[in-house]
Amino acid sequence: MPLVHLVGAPLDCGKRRAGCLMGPDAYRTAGLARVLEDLGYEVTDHGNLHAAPVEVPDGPAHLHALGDTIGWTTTLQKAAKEAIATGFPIFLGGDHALSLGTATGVAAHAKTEGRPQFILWLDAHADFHTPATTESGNLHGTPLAYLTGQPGFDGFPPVPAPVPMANVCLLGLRSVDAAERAALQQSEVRYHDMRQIDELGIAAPLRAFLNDVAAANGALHVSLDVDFLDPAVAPAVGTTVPGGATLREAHLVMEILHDSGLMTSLDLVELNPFLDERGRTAQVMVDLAASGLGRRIFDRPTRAFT
Ligand code: B3U
Ligand code: MN
Ligand code: MN
Repeated sequence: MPLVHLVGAPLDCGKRRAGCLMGPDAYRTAGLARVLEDLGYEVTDHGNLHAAPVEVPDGPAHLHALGDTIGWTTTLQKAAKEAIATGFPIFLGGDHALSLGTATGVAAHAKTEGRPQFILWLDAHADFHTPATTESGNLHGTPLAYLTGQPGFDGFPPVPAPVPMANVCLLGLRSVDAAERAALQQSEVRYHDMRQIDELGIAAPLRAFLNDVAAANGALHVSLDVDFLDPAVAPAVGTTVPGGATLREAHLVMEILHDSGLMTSLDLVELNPFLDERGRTAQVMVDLAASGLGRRIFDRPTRAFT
């Protein structure tokens, strides 16, 4: 059993609505460490990190909290590289801007091992804006463009090992801006919107992607945005989009990920405890992490009937 590293990343700079800074403590309160220990893991909680101080660059005026986001990216890239060298990191967000650092950090480590990095993005949104295309100026909408090495991230640390577009899979899409849509459709990124999931089920596109990860002996970073889920089961997020994954679809994704043995790191992002109802979204996210790390109803299912 690998060592699990819990890394608190209470960043709240990727968008305007405050509250994600309480995310790491909500996961702790919901019992994440205990749940993982009960599964047999040794768990180390590294507490909450702080953004590295940076000189605020003169970025385009529409970008929100550019300096903070650059600081967090620097901190998290380093923390991710260190954590993945000795275990399985779970990054406790914090908003999705944290993946600017975590995903590029784990990809840098994969490169040192000679393994290709793959990314599974579970999200209602594409998060594929560059600083030039974002209309909101919210940098939580940009990590996939950064980690795949798109230009325009002036002032950010260089991306040590850009992830090839073909190694990225988005699942759960239902809110995509025009510029993201155009860029995605021209790219080799795999994207599966809710309509496709309705038609094919959620397991088929996931399994197709995992087959490629396995064939390449890849490392797999999974980034789970609360808004991947339908707001009826996960209300504690600033950007609710109706029509999301059901609780069972989300658990099935995490269960298949664990069965595959391929997942090497995990982000839990966008939880805003200020918007939660008696902790239920935090609990759902902890339960999903547990499914991803092996919690099962049965070890051995009874033979399916034919
Ligand atoms: N694409 C929009 C909305 C958005 C992206 N990520 C979230 N919301 N959570 C934007 O602002 O870039
Ligand atoms: Mn997101
Ligand atoms: Mn989202």
